[in-house]
Amino acid sequence: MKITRVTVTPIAFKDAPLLNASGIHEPYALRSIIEVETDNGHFGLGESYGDAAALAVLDKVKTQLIGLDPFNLNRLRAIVKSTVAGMAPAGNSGAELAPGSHASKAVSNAYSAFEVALLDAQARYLNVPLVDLLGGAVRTEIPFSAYLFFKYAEHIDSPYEPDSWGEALSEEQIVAQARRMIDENGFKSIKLKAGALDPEHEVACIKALKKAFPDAPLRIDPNGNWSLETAVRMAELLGDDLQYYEDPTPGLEGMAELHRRTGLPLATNMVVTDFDEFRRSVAQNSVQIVLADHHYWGGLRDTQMLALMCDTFGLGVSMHSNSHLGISLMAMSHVAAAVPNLSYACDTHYPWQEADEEVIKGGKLSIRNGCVGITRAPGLGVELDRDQLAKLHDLYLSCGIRSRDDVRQMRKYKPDWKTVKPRF
Ligand code: GKR
Ligand code: MG
Repeated sequence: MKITRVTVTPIAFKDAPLLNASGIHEPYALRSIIEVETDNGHFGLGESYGDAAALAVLDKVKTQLIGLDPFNLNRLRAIVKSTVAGMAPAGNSGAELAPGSHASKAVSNAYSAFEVALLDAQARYLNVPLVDLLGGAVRTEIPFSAYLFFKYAEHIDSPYEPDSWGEALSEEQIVAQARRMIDENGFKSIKLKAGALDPEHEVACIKALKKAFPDAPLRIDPNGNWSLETAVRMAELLGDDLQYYEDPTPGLEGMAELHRRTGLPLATNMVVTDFDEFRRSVAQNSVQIVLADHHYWGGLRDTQMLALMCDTFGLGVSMHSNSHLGISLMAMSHVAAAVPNLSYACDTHYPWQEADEEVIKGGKLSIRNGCVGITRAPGLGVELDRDQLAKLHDLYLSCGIRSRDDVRQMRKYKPDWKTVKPRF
């Protein structure tokens, strides 16, 4: 089997005005949709970052894949490495929470984008679900958690009709957001994105969630925006309300000290983002749970390797997410299905995406009882809706955004907004 055609289509879709440590989401999120076709009529799909820096690498790699056997993933990695080595490194400005633009992740991001599509093509050729190529499913229902955000009712300058979620700044509004997300998807665990408002208020929202959903495991994620002292103070207020404390304070050293001082289980997608940081984290016991993300951890197989390392060193594993569509959701679900030690419900932004902005046939995938189901359909089990792909590509062309920048967006609301880490 040989690859005959590779297409990378940048797309944009509406993103809600969600608040985070950097600032606020822009009105559109960017992604890339990867398609690989083979000489024997098979195809494979992938979804990855859509920032300019990520697209530049994908575009340079794609032409070199013509003629490659989709089973030759080692050759894919070599092509990606040599391509990135020959390119000027991209800057990171404004992209702190958007790993798609981090220069240091260029190889793992691009390798992952194509690896998923090649694995999908392999699996379709073999007529098996992709998870079978990862050793088979240890579970077919993949648990995800409700991912709550503080948010404004609508974007500045009203680029389109406000979303249906409304404002969420108060305790009552956050509880209402959780209730809707749970009613619609059956989530059993709840994560609150924090680091955006006053820390005492964010903790009060966790308390309100605890009261409203006493049985749901809770997490709070300030994205490293709390100083060590603030994180210790909030830990005292939180007591044993949390399942885990996600990236409260910056740096491997800060997290290690926080764990020494509080004993709380700490999770991260910020201080352990590659195997070198993993080694340094283990050496000083910085975190107890690693949130994997195949998009920047170098694909589905390296994510399994990460999970194995977590098992070896006695760490928990869960999964991180950025704004994404269904191809990514299925890739996340297939790898999660093949990780025996997945110890927590995974994150997903998927419920935030609009129903009419999915690129796969049949529209948005269902999350039932908080889970995404893996079937015996070949590959990732999804197909492209070409009209939708064209529609979202047109949106990419017209939206004017080329790289995610939540800081720049927040300056439209607060002109003197700066990147301060930690802010509280
Ligand atoms: O989308 O605002 C966001 C999140 O803050 C995202 O950028 C984070 O990377 O979801 C992520 C997280 O868990 O830290
Ligand atoms: Mg996080």
